[in-house]
Amino acid sequence: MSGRWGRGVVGVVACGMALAGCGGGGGGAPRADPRPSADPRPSDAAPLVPAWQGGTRPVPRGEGGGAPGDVNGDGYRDLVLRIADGRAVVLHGSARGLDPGTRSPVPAKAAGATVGVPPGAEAADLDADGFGDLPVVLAQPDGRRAPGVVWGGPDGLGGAATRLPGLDGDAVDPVLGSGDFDGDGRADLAVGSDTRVEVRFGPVDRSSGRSAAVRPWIPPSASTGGPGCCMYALAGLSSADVNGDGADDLVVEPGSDGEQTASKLLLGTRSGRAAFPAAVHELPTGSGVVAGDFDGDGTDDLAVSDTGGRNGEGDPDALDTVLAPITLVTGVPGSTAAPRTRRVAGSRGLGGPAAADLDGDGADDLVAWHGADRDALRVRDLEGLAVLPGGPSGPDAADPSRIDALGPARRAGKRVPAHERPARILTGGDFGGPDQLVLGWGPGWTSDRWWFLSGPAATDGFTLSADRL
Ligand SMILES: [Ca+2]
Ligand SMILES: [Ca+2]
Ligand SMILES: [Ca+2]
Ligand SMILES: [Ca+2]
Repeated sequence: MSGRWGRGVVGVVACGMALAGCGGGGGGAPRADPRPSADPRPSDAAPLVPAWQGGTRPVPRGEGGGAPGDVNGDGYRDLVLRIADGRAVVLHGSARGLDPGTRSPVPAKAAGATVGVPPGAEAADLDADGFGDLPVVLAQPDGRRAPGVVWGGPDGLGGAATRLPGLDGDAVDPVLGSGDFDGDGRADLAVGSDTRVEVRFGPVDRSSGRSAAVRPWIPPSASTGGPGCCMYALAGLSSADVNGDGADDLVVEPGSDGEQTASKLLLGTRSGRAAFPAAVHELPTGSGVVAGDFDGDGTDDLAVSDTGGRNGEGDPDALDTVLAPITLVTGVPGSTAAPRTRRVAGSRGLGGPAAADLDGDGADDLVAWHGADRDALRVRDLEGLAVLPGGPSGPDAADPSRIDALGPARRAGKRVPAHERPARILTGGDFGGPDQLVLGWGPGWTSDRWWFLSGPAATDGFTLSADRL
């Protein structure tokens, strides 16, 4: 409800990166309360043509409201859905929420390069023309990879794109994020490599790709050459205004070789761009970091969870570890002081969350994985998803409701193991109607079927499947 820049799931890729020990675990409470969720009720807007060929209805022409995530400027946040083979499509929001019949493909080629859409990508109005623009990775014919932008407009994302100045180390994909880090009402871009983060203050010039001003930040491990330096690319950049001062704060999630990591929180400031960051704080350890207003006080909070990733190299027993409880992080209003942290009671064994106000009470609810065994964390224990309702004291793990969203029992003639069937959490939030939760399932780390769920126990909504596309 309060997230001015939406609330993508920050940390889920960390699980994908972890070659061993990836998955949820624990979670006795959901098992004790096996309320099944009904099949989502189908929408009357089922897609009739492949997602990447566009929708069944024209994209509504917007007038340019500049709302976060809104590429066609009609005032409704839109969802960027990654499909497979590098393809992606924009599913447009509406007064009823995400509309599967109204969508536009993200161009596969632009600015002489192949367009890559990062996980969790969300549009932001980077040139301040009122239409959201999509930060992307542009793979050059010579193999170099540069940050870029595909520009939004009244009809959605067009083919126009601009290559942005690169960072050092252009062999790996730059990590991208956005927010309003100086609180001037205009979107800013965050670009990172493994050794450097830059906040590029908007607007971005469409022809040159240059920003109005740039503030670099060097991760401590990179400046000292210390542990963790320079071996693993940055895992993610996201934003939320956790101290409610009107300037978004930047969450920098370090890469790892499978372990859980502690992200850095760079506080934004309205005291001038040169003063960014106003302060830097370390968040609790946990590779799942998601923003939402879980206590309903009108200010963004962060939920930090253990995504289950472990580096089990040479020590398989290391994978049988306890999944840490979820920590709620709340900023000190109007202050640059370190945020407060509080363990969410009863959340041991729950991990990998997303946020959406499914029951519409003004406090975001937390959606997490749960497993069959609350003490040991093993991939094979992963069972499914649960909703922890938000409230004045934050997410409540005492009585979570389960979401039964499972992939197929068989695929390509082979049985799919039970622990590989639960859907993955992609994102959640406000797309114009009741808040929605977006789940995906597919081989590897892309999805070919999706759930778009709403309602207190996530029982309403629709599904999309690539099988029928
Ligand atoms: Ca829109
Ligand atoms: Ca724009
Ligand atoms: Ca702030
Ligand atoms: Ca809050």
